[in-house]
Amino acid sequence: MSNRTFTMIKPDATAKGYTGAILDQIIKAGFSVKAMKWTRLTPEQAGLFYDIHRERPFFGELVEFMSSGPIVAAILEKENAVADFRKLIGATNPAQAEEGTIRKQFAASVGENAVHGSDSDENAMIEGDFFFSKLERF
Ligand code: RTP
Ligand code: MG
Repeated sequence: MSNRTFTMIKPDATAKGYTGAILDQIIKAGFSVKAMKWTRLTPEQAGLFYDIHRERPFFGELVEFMSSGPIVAAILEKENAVADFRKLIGATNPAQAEEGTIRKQFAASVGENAVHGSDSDENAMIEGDFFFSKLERF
């Protein structure tokens, strides 16, 4: 089991000024930051990142949303990182997310849900490599 995961603070959350509060909760939950950048995806890049969802009905909306404004991308380290981070952010749909989770507090809808968290160790590696070179990570 790997001790790293990958996250993005999504454009809805950066636009609403939630970046600092979300990072604060991530760090207080015991994750340490191994790489971080403030950037913006083109529609092509957003489509590549979410390539696995290309055939889903929400793909067009997802690409439009994820390229609509700045994001914060980060590699995080903690024991049991992938599962613990998914628990911290809560269900994809904030209406179903548990009290105290990041999506419950900061997300507005299933589409615009404030944060991303990798769903496996393998995807955490792939997604970290998508954003960061060796020089940009500890
Ligand atoms: P993420 O990959 O962003 O961490 O989210 P997740 O694993 O909880 O959910 P996933 O099934 O991987 O979906 C990726 C993102 O697509 C958008 N989505 N919209 N309109 C819809 O029904 C719908 N379903 C998913 C969300 O932004 C979701 O986080
Ligand atoms: Mg996912």
